[in-house]
Amino acid sequence: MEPLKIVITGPVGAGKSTLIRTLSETEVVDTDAIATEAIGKPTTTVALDHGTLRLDGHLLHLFGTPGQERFDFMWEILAEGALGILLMVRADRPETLPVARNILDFIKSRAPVPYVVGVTHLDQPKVWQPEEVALFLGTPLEHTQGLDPRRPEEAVRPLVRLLELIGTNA
Ligand SMILES: Nc1nc2c(ncn2[C@@H]2O[C@H](COP(=O)(O)OP(=O)(O)O)[C@@H](O)[C@H]2O)c(=O)[nH]1
Ligand SMILES: [Mg+2]
Repeated sequence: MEPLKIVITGPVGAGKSTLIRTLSETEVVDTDAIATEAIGKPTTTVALDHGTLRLDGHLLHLFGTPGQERFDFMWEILAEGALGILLMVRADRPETLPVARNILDFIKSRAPVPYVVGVTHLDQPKVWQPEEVALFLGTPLEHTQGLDPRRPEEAVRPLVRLLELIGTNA
């Protein structure tokens, strides 16, 4: 099986590491360290998360990026050779959407490949709906999906969609 490199990106706390841990069939490599910014959790990804998943006859290598902008040099490294991007955003933290848009623009400028937007934390009070997130980011609604990355059957959905988009592009 030809491995496909997929980048999982988005602001801190969006659920990137959770999604990779939920789905990976191999032991997850993570590089969480004590967070130096007040980001609402004690540790955060500083370099990358890595996991693998077989899906529809493909072997996906999932590379999670750091969310903090001071690690943006890692976005460039991780975007190299990527075939698809999953941008994750939190529905309950609309103030992080400008960061999400910056990350998406940055990675798209390096790796102009198909992407899907995954909207998490929809179970929280006072959330933006996926439609509103899509409007803000200027992305097509059919490329935007709500998911709870803690649930395997939901976590896999944006990757299925991404594979469809990659397929039609290949
Ligand atoms: N309630 C709720 N919690 C979530 C959801 N997605 C992720 N989380 C939690 O949010 C926290 C941050 O997730 P994490 O994967 O570390 O985010 P990352 O910074 O993008 O890697 C973790 O405690 C997750 O369990 C969701 O859809 N709903
Ligand atoms: Mg993380």
